Amino acid sequence: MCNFERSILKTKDMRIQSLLLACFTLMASSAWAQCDNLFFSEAAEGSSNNKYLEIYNPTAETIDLSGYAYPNVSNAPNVVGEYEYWNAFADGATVAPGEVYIVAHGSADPAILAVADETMNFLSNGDDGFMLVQGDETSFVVLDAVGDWNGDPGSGWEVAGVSNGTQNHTIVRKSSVQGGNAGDWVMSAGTSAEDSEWIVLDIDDWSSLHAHAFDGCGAPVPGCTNENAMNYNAEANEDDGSCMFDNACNVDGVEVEASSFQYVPSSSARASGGRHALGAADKGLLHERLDLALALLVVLLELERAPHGLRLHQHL
Ligand SMILES: [Ca+2]
Ligand SMILES: [Ca+2]
Ligand SMILES: [Ca+2]
Repeated sequence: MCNFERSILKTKDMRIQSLLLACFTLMASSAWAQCDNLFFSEAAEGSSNNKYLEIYNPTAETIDLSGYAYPNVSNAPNVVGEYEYWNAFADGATVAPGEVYIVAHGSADPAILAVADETMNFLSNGDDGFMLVQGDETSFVVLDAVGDWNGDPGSGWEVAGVSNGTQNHTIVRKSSVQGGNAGDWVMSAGTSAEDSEWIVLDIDDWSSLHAHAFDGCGAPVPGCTNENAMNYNAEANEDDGSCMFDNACNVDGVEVEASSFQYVPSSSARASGGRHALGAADKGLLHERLDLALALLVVLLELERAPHGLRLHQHL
């Protein structure tokens, strides 16, 4: 084999290695973006003091709850958007992978207390927003919310189109949900059974307590993943080609500002100014790049195997 051939093959090997690395990096980042932290799997506000919050660990690691808390407001917040009571978890509390952690009212039904991991007697009576956060009292990231800290909703918040869904009901997270709502309770509660992240059960229905039906990390949620589309679906993580755009000139619906020979896709502009560095449009781009990388990889592997490719080397 001449040096020229070796250098071609070596270059090809390096390209395959780089592509494989890129593929795995993209796949890993896509999967973990959805399923990397705790979220509320259930919340009950029933008769008497039959109240609880259930938290699910979708990750592959045991999570130490000392770095988390579930602060709340009581009725209308003193300061809009800020918690009033910082509720730390019990000392030494942990949640194993695929397990739930239950905070129940200390005077709840014995059936609830039998599976409770800790008690707390100031749980919501329907209109008190609780959030699951990571961090400490002065600096934290909101992972999830049942209710919000924006104002007293009256008796309770509407969930999945059910008025007062957070009062005298049990709400259970759909098995397809892979992460918390990051405080976006309005999106999470939705307006119908279809668009809500929650299933609303009757008062004192504890049939889902102490377990969580979960489709699994990385389970595909098909839908339109392009943030610029008219039918963008924030919950979707796998584009099903259904995106529709009102801008017929551009299939991605990306508005391009042409000035000074630079362009700013609107999705990037939003991402840099918003709270989430990785928006759904960026995830869509990641998937597109992953598809492209996989296609290139297949072509390279075919070239490597094809008889005419070998003949090419022999002639060189
Ligand atoms: Ca009640
Ligand atoms: Ca209240
Ligand atoms: Ca449950």
